[in-house]
Amino acid sequence: MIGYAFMGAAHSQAWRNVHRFFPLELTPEMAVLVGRNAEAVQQAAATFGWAETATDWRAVVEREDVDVVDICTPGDTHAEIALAALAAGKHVLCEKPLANTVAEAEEMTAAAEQARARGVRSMVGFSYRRVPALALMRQLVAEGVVGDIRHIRGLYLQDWIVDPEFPLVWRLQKDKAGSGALGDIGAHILDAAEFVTGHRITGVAAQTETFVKERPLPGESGTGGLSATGGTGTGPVTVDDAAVVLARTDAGALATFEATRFATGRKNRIVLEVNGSKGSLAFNFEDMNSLEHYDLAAGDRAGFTKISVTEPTHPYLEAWWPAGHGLGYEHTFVHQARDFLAAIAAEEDPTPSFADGLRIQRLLAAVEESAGAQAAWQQV
Ligand code: SOE
Repeated sequence: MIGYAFMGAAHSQAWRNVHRFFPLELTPEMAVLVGRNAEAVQQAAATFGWAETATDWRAVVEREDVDVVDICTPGDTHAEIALAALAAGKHVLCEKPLANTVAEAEEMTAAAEQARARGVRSMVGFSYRRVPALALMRQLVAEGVVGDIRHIRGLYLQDWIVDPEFPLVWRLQKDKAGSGALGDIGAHILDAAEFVTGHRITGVAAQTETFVKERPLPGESGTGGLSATGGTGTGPVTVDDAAVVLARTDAGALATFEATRFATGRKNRIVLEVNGSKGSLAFNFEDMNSLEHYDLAAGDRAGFTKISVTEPTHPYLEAWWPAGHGLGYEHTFVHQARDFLAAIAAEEDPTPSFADGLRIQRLLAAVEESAGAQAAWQQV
């Protein structure tokens, strides 16, 4: 695994626990943790339980005893690491968004296609697909529970950079992150919307904004996750702070999306609601073990009812606790590791594929294009 900050921690606990809860043909061995700072990476490896550490990812992805490469670094390094790992015949799990540009994502997808012919698997880490309630929402939509979907409404709201003194961490730098709220969290809600509905977004009009244009440069410590301390001087914020998107889908739905890091008080609110000809389904990550359903056929008894998504018959939940005990954010990464390992063992292609990641990358580019042209319609 390359990278050991927020996502590195989330993935580490997944690799550690996945085979202890899910029956798997393949048992992961946490072989090597890679990072640029030797001392810091050693400390992280000791905390998370990796056997070895290294500072040169190129040497590690070539190693005979490495079968899987997990990329948890900022977006500017995804392409070169993934290309090298795929060329070396390693299965690749890559954090989202797949890349920083469409061109990189295209190259990665082409390499993944070629590697696939040699039995090498690849997957992009849209982890929220593995929230049981969202996976159940997809099943219910596919069963026709809401009928023809007319509206898709997606929000991904955070507030961790509302303070203008919050430093210019890598997520606020275009050369490192590709884009801001759009690619970091907007990508998740766009992917979740397509995953749940089965619709494909065919066109967008969008506006983006950078509310705080200059920030203190980050100090030396604490810049990996969503907290940081400032050093000396300031620098320009080169990504969006927020994006709002209008969209149409190939199955005739109208959709709206909002991704922002300035929704004061909203820490990680992810809302996905669909309204169809027979009813509605609504998900909110702040209440992630449930799903709301409105059934039009219930007539004058109709109302939003809450499905408790904690039954062993619900997606992924057979492996966890008795009904009613609930899961958290970290379990989504365990489910992701489970699906990836199961696909490798079955010699099948895991999803979301790099091609799926590329489609989202094209959507992100279309949003930026539209925003740059004052919300002009962009066919995708
Ligand atoms: C930061 O906005 C972040 O950590 C994202 O990068 C993750 O993908 C999301 O799961 C939580 O928020």
